[in-house]
Amino acid sequence: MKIAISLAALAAALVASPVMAQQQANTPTAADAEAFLTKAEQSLFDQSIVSGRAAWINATYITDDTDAIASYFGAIDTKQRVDYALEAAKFATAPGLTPETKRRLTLLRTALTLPAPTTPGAAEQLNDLATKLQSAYGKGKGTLKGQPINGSDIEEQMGINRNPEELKEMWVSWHDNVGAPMRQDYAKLVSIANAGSKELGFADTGAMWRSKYDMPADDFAKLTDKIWAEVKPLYDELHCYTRTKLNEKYGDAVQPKTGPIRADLLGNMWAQEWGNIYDIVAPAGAGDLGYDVTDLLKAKNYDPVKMVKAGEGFYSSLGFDPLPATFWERSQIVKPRDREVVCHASAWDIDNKNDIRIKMCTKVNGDDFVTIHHELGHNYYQRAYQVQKPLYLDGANDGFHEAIGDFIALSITPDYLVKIGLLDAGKVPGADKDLGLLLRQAMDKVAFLPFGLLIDKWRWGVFDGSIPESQYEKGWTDLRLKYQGIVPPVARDESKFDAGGKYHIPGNTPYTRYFLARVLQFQFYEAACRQAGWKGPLHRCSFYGDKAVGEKLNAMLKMGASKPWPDALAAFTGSRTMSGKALVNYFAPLQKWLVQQNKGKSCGW
Ligand code: X8Z
Ligand code: ZN
Repeated sequence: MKIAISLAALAAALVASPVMAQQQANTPTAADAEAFLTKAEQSLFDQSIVSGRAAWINATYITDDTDAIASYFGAIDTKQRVDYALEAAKFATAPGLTPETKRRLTLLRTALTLPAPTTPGAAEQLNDLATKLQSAYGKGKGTLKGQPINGSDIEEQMGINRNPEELKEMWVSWHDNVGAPMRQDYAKLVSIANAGSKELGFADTGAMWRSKYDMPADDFAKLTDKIWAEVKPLYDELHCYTRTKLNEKYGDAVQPKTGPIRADLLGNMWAQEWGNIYDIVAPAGAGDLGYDVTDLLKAKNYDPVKMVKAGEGFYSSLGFDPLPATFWERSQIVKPRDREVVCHASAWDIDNKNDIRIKMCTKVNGDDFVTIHHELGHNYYQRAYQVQKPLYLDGANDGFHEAIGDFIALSITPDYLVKIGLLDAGKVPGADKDLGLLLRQAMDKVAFLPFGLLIDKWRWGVFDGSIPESQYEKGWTDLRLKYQGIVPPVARDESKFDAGGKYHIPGNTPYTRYFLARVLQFQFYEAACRQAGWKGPLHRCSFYGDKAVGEKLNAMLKMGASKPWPDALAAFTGSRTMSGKALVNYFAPLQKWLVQQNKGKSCGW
């Protein structure tokens, strides 16, 4: 036996020896990996500047030509990133890699959102599809009273219109006109991206997306479910209470007392945030807050630029440098009247240095006031981490990136509005309005949670095949019912594609980031208010003007993606876990009150 083994081993060694010697010569060293990373980082950095400019021009002036140009540079970008990702995998096993080098190799391997396979023409086809889908969304129109209405106007109307027939018309026309025609292109895009993900060693594109959180992909999916379980009881109470109020307002024929809520009645095209129907759900007595941010902005003659200046003012009060002059010259703050653009708000960092911009079609209202703070949060994060190596020019994870501006906006309290001259000092709502204030906030923050989770539940299912193309619509509607407890205002079938009516599907932006951000922002806020020494009810805390909070925040921001996210979280909050507890804590008095209001009702759907 022994001899047999050693002879076999000897034979194998004899056969293998020339190959092995050669392998040894080819085995990459840690120094090779370093050299490769430096080269790859620099060329990706350079390439991203030109493709970023092309993408900017396309998003702010949609034509066939800008589509072609954006797609052309996008394809170059994709191919280069795929090549580097494949190469990075070869260095992963080099002996003696430092944790830092390993981290950069992993970042390079997982950086793409939509990888293409190396098959000739695949990257071009993928980018053509992605550009076409995003531009179709940008140009999308619905109807109101039979007249065409563009995306940003219909979004606004869904917030203020209270006529159920008109709400239904807008909802149906938007989803029919914008979503449905995308269906086949989307399916093609999914199959190309999946082929690309497989070449990179992932089971599918969803698995690749889940692998970006400094933990095994399966553990990440479990973490999101765990967070959902923490916040779901609060959502269930809010759903139950809101349904009762909608039933009182519209009657059984429009909104029955039991079962799911009709999706178009919630003040938002996607039923993702419900704050716009606060007037319908406001509790007797505590309900009239005495002010409404939209009204205040209008009363004080704010225009979109002045709203952005106010946002900048908050960050300046924390000690951040003012925005550069180019921000004001190059941003798109209002919708250009004579051309098609992608109105969905975004923040850009064109040169990875100081060329930061936002792109919005700002309306003078409370929603966009929050969105401005949100987008600026991206810009200040980008500027803080510009000191890092190119592969670290990113958030600690994508949820952090989405949480910064929202966390700042949680500080838009009545007292803060007085400080910046929007609210008269005598109009600050007293403690008897605390429940109203919390409910107003919950309608946006809590209502969003299941939506934030289900978008990628759908996409993960689409990518792994558990939601086949033949069931795109059913898969979507089922998840909307299961998690949000909502139904479309009319029956849908597989000729539709309602997922395509939400920007991030044609825009191919992963969405779990917003779910994470929704809980993270409360973790950040709780920590900042603790740092500021705040003693009152949490929701009344504003850390406006607190330079010490600003300094600590900057310390986290400037880490970028250089360290695993728990390190970044610990740097600001002291905690190493993402959790829904801070959010639940913030809303605890409201949850108690909702439970009382819902007594005797049969909640759920
Ligand atoms: O897409 C966004 C931002 C751009 S990063 C405006 N948000 C999500 C959405 O609108 O669906 C912010 C909240 C959720
Ligand atoms: Zn964002």
